[in-house]
Amino acid sequence: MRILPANLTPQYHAAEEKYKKATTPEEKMAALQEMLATIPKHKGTEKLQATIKKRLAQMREESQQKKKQKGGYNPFHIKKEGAGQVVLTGCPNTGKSALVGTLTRAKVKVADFPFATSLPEAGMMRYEDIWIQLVDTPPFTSDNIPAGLLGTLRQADAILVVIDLNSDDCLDQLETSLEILTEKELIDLTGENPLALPFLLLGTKADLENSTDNLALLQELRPEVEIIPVSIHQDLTFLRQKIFSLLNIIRIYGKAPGQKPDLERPFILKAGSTVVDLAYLIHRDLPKQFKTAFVWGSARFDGQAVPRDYILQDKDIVEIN
Ligand SMILES: Nc1nc2c(ncn2[C@@H]2O[C@H](COP(=O)(O)OP(=O)(O)O)[C@@H](O)[C@H]2O)c(=O)[nH]1
Ligand SMILES: [Mg+2]
Repeated sequence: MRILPANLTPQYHAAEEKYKKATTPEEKMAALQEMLATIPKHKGTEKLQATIKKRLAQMREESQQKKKQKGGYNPFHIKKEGAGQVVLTGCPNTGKSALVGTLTRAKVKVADFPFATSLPEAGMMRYEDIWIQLVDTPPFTSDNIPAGLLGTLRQADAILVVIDLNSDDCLDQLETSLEILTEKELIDLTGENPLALPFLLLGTKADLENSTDNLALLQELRPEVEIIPVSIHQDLTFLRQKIFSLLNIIRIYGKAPGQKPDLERPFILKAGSTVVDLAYLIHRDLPKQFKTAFVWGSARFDGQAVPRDYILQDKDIVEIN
């Protein structure tokens, strides 16, 4: 549960919502500014204020650098594609590349020696009727984080933290990963940091001998984090599902009046989005123009007329007039 500092206002919460829904760095920076402007200034919010200021400064710095290198190429900046960007990260040899290679068709380098991956590499994972982008990255260790990796992680929509369940080092990998990612404010186990990213902790090589005992041991030592055992040699359908859920997105199918819905290419929105959010995604001017929307799926009956602030659900079909 999230422990809230006292007296956060509805305006502040709205700004935080905007941050979570933001998809571009510009939108994120605007939301951070709004969070700073609306957060009540007192002792109870000092830590949160500092966190927001720090993130805003980092993002400004990154956007400055991007402008400077205009035309230049930053291999740690992975252009977002598909319904969401999920970055895998962890210690060397834990099976990050193998997972990306198995879930996508990306040609990643899988090797039985550490540090085989030196730059991020993206691939697209199919989930039902959409594509989700997975990004393989070079590893960190307790005393080295590759330059640029934090930038890749910060712009992700979600993170998969990967440890090797078959390794004697698995506890060390778990502690190192949680420590680095928490310290860099990328993940948060306490629920206090609204800027932290959603993440899953994956324990790979579950097909190998030591994995079962190691998993039991880790869960006993760290009951507050759920470790999901996975193996590239076993069915990963449930993992695709979990990654989709992690992104907290919904698929909405558009329908023109008097026509069949377009079931081929859903619009992707954050969970909790309304009919107005959808209208804005279709066309910037549409929210001003449309009068009625009809919903098939989550509404009480098919084709029901709904208000503008109606909250859409995954797989709804929507007609906007
Ligand atoms: N048995 C087994 N081996 C795996 C699995 N995942 C990765 N490996 C092996 O572990 C080694 C390291 O994998 P790699 O993906 O290169 O690790 P990375 O450094 O984290 O990218 C390779 O030899 C892989 O074949 C798994 O689920 N089961
Ligand atoms: Mg690798």
